[in-house]
Amino acid sequence: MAHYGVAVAVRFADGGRGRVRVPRKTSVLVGDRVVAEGETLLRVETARGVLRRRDSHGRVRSVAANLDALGIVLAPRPESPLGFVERGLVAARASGLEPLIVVNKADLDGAVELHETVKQGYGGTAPVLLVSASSGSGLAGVRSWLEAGRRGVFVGTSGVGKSSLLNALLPDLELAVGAINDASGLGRHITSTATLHALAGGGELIDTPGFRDFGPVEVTARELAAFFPGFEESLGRGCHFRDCLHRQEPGCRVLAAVEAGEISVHRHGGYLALLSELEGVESAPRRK
Ligand SMILES: Nc1nc2c(ncn2[C@@H]2O[C@H](COP(=O)(O)OP(=O)(O)OP(=O)(O)O)[C@@H](O)[C@H]2O)c(=O)[nH]1
Ligand SMILES: [Mg+2]
Ligand SMILES: [Zn+2]
Repeated sequence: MAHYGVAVAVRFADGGRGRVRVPRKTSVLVGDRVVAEGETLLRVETARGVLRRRDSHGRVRSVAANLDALGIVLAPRPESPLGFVERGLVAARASGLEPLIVVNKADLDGAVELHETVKQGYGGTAPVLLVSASSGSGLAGVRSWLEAGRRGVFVGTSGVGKSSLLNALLPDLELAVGAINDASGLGRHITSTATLHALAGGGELIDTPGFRDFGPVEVTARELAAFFPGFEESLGRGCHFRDCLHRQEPGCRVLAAVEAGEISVHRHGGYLALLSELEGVESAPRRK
């Protein structure tokens, strides 16, 4: 349910709760299935649906395990970095997770416009909800995304309201939520540990500490286009070169779509930036 340095909070098969001690640096993640005897951890079982990201130092960070769905949370304030949604969608597709985009703080100015923009841009790839943790509006959409017992995780930059949304979905929950810094307009990193919660109507949702760096891990530069939102149709037409990277190759269908205005220059630019980033990682000396 959560990993606190030297201990993990667990839910037993019979629904009971407990704590199990783990040696420092044990790689156990929220969502993992573990086998324990008394307070001793014996084994961490192999996980599926693991969400990982690369931080700004190039280090791989695991977020959560045994996931079915990835919820990308945004708000009109604080604004998320450019490309955060694209990176989230690439990560979801690469890990086989069902994506959902959640525009929170529907009660604030600019939320309706943000929802419209995101829907225009990414509505073809993932459902886009407009919700408010404050008023509770739109939360039914989040519940139905987790129906049939699915397990989802919320990711987003600090302050967009991930913990607030969990609190609104689970009346008994009292996760700490934090104010936004007036000067910087950024969140204050209130949540420090990812925690898993069961919803009354079925399904589970994991709250995570906010992060901005969302470098893809499960994707190579060559695979990127196949996961990138908005390229589906052009790729279906088939570029001249099979190993086309859609950068400047002749006979490229993606570039033709950019020319024709079917893919925005901005979207293509986002792809090129991510492509260079992945090439940089691949050419860098291996690091753990
Ligand atoms: N107006 C408004 N404010 C909200 C809403 N949801 C959250 N907030 C506020 O946004 C601030 C940040 O909320 P948190 O839930 O702590 O954000 P978080 O995404 O969990 O942040 P980290 O834990 O730091 O990653 C708090 O002051 C909340 O009260 C909403 O729907 N409307
Ligand atoms: Mg939080
Ligand atoms: Zn191409």
